[in-house]
Amino acid sequence: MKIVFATKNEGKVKEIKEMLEGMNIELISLNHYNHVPEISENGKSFLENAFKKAKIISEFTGETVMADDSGLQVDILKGEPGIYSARYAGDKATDEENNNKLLAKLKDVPPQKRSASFFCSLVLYKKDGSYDSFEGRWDGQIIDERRGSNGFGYDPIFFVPGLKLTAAELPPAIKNKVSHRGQAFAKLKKSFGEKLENT
Ligand code: ITT
Repeated sequence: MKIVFATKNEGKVKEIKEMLEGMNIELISLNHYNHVPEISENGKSFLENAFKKAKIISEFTGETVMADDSGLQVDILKGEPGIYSARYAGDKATDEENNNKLLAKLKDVPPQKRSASFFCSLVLYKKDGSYDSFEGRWDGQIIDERRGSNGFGYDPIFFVPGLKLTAAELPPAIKNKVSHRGQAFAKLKKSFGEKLENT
């Protein structure tokens, strides 16, 4: 089965390919298409943005499309950067710049008040216009020192107390099991399995 994954973020593509291994799905990212329509992620929630990406790309490609919108919410910053996670330090900001901005905002905040969570909304939009959505959440805390070189985005400063490692220190297979995206994908996989069983 062919599914287009509506992202240009290669970090996400890598993770999702690993998660879908063994599922007989050919996953194609937007980097394989030319003249992809610009999508402004101006929804009020992760779900709204994921749905918008999936619908527009399904209409553009004529294929079944999967899209996720994800981000980090820091409790003491009232949920910032949230849906603005990818462009927190500006429209073309790098991961490094986004991390710097977040750490600057948390400069005087002690470790016990730095709780944060990653969220992921995942939408599977089918050719007939019907869709399913799945959610995942991953709790941790933000630390000043960058640790690890796996993953992408805020991973080097996202510390997971239960594992005593940052997301960037986790082997990819572990991150994919426990992360917000991993949890949303596990739900999608389960629903896929159930639907196949019922056909
Ligand atoms: P697409 O819209 O093309 O998928 P994007 O990077 O803009 O790519 P999002 O709009 O979903 O993706 O923004 C997600 C941002 O949230 C991402 O750029 C990271 O900064 C952060 N983020 C999401 N998941 C993450 C993860 O697993 N590890 C670290 N940072 C993550």
